[in-house]
Amino acid sequence: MTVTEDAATTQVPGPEKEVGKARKRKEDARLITGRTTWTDNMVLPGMLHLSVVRSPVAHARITGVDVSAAKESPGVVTVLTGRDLAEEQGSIPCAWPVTPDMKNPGHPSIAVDRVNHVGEAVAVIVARSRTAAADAVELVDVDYDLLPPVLDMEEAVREGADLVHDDLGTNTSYHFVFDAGEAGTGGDTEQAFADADVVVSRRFVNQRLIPAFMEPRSVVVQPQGDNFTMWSATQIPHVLRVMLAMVTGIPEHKLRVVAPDVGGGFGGKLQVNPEEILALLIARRLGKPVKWTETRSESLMTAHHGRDQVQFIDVAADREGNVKGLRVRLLADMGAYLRLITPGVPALGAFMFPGIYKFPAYRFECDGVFTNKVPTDAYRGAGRPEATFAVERIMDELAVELGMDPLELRRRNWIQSQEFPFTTVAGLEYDSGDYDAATQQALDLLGYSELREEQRRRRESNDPVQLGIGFSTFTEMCGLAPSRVLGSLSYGAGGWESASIRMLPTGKVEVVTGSTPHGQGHETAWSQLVADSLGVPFEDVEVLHGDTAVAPRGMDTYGSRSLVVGGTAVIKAADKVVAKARKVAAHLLEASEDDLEFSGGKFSVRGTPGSGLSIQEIALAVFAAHDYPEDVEPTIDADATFDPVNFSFPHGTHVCAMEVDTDTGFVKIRKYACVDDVGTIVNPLIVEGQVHGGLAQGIAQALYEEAVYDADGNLTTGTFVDYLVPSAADLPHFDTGNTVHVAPGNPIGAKGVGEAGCIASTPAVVNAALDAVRHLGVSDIRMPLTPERVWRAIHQGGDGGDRATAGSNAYGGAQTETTAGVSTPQSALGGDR
Ligand code: MCN
Repeated sequence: MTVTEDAATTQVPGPEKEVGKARKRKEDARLITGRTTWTDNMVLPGMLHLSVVRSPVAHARITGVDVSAAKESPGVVTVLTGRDLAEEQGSIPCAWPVTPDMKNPGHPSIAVDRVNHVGEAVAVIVARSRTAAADAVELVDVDYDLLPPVLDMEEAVREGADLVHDDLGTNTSYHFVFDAGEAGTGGDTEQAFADADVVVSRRFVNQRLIPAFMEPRSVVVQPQGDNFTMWSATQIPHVLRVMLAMVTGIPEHKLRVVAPDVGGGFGGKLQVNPEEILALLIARRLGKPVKWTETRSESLMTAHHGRDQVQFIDVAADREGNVKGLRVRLLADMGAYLRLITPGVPALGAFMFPGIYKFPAYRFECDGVFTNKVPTDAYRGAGRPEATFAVERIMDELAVELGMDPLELRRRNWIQSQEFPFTTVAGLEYDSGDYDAATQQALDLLGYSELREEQRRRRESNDPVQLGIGFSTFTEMCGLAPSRVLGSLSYGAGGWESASIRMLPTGKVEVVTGSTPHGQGHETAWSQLVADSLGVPFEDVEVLHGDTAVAPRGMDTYGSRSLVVGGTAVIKAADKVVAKARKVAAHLLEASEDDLEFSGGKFSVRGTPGSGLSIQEIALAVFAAHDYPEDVEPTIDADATFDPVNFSFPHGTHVCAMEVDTDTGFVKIRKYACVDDVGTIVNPLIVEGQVHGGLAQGIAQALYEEAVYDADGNLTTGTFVDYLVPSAADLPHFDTGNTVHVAPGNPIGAKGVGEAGCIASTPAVVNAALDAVRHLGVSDIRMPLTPERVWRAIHQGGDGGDRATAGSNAYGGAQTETTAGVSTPQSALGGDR
């Protein structure tokens, strides 16, 4: 067969793209089988074990700590108290001072003279075995002079309230305000409310949750002279290293932090833990390796919690359903101390309350409030689920007040596809999207018309099992990055990410990334990116991460930032590799660089695609370095750092159909459909997995999970028997889909997906339950929607909470606002705190 030159060029199949392929995750075999190094698997010669003595009371002065019996216990090497470490332990850091006058009490790793929450460390046992350390905990005798615990935020901010930290003189850490009128991004909010036909006001409780990661926290420290290596089940080895150096004074270059494979975090391992500081200080003091691994109940009791806001939200509109203004006032529970980004979580949410709607006026105020509970901090979504919940709930309430279909109200107010990029009233520039398209696809996936019809039939026949349909048409800001923007929000660090690509002589490729996956599948996705960029086989790429000695520059993984920021750094490094390789290829092929084509991993002179040099051959050539251009270094390796100019804004429509048994209060998700737009999808399998995981956690907030404290400040949900993390069997099948609107802010065109399902799903589920029983006079149900709460809301009124607290809110304003004859239902005033 003869092939003409033309035919040959046109018929050569292009390289098959890796991006978009549903590759199974290359890291899963070792993660699922456990054939890897989890921190707690590590055993070092002579290693000592730490066990922490914890306060059984929420608020007290420590009047004495007797460690003599514990010191005598078999296997115990020493016992240290807060006083023993007072000179060196410093204060656990908070990196987000949201206001210049924010009050931040010192936070020693071991309490010195006061305890402020149950579970706070009061002493640490160092022993030769884990069991010896645990046994000795029981022998430490601490005298406490009890103080009244402060547990209720609304009480805590009243005049004359008991104080968590009496030296601060207040329980309010900070008052953060964003006013669109003052910022120049919107009109006068008070005027908008004064002029509105309709005002709807609600008080929502976004309950406290516990990020229940699969692998408990664990840390091992090995001293080598004045150098230290720490292995920790952390999301943030790079940030941790900087913080540990600052807190302990150990020079940063003497400290290596390794996050080996880490079994989940969900924000709960975005932290500098007291036990990490203690392990380092004790290893330094004793010159011996030490290990601490928490028990599951220690984890639930002392790892930071998430959410915990009381939200007062008012929306103003005209009678046609055009929104005119939004006003939000939050009480955000900080817990007893400010941890790494505790104060910033609600402040981040400040920018998301307007959701996808074109509010012309907006004002946000938040008080960060101290209580005698475990500190809160980032938990999947961090501020954005809380905001999305409030706005998606109140849009439904406004629809009810106006007698409008909730989707019709949303459509009337949301940003239209042709209006992107769109600057919101909160000052964010949303990048791209089409809310109509996602919504239509989600309705089709759900089988909306049939379910509405069934809902009508059940209502007419007075069926004890009623059906409801709830929406969440959400967006979120993620790809936490633009360093300048983070700086303007007083965040203590930047948001760039870094990558290096090393071309090995045998043609294999090492990618070093500053992101630190702990379940997100970066090894697979980054391999796909590099395979496309360099034209090398997917299998030839190895991704290295999570060790400050291997990947010295990084900002780590949280805020659904890794693909759009870290993945982009990888692409940029790959582009540099290709550019360097091009120079060598031109030299070796004796051609001009401009005449070279690069396709499928091969440089060839234009018009002669059959011959040329692969990038892997060039890697070998520069390793040998016998023949390379005069003006270049003999390497094609490259580094890149990427700092985007904007966040990315995934969006989507989530629709939940819910059955509510009005006799028992039992709720059951009948169908759940969601269409997410995360821009270009690198790996559809990973994206679907991320959405599923997020949905599980968002649905869990709506239906199952709540961290509950008793009147003395004891966590009564301290085990998985009491704290209801749903299993796969408790969750429905998810019908998922995607629309794709490429993100303009990064060359991949991607938006983050790691938190989307969690942010979107909670209000869809609650709205669905309310839609099922609203005709019975129910207008709110407190999360989680336990059968008891649902039953109470139906049969006893209120929101199903344990007590109804009508009256003034914490800001002294009336709970119920009435404008032009439209009033808010009293049932929204309930709550059990
Ligand atoms: N991805 C993709 N295409 C897109 C977007 C993302 O293929 N358009 C892929 C990425 O390549 C990556 C994964 O999806 O493999 C998640 O990417 P991204 O949205 O960038 O999120 P991060 O990798 O930064 O992960 C952080 C995010 C957060 S904030 C929490 S909390 C969370 C989450 O990821 N915690 C998790 N997902 C988790 N998944 C597991 N298993 N465990 C956790 O602790």
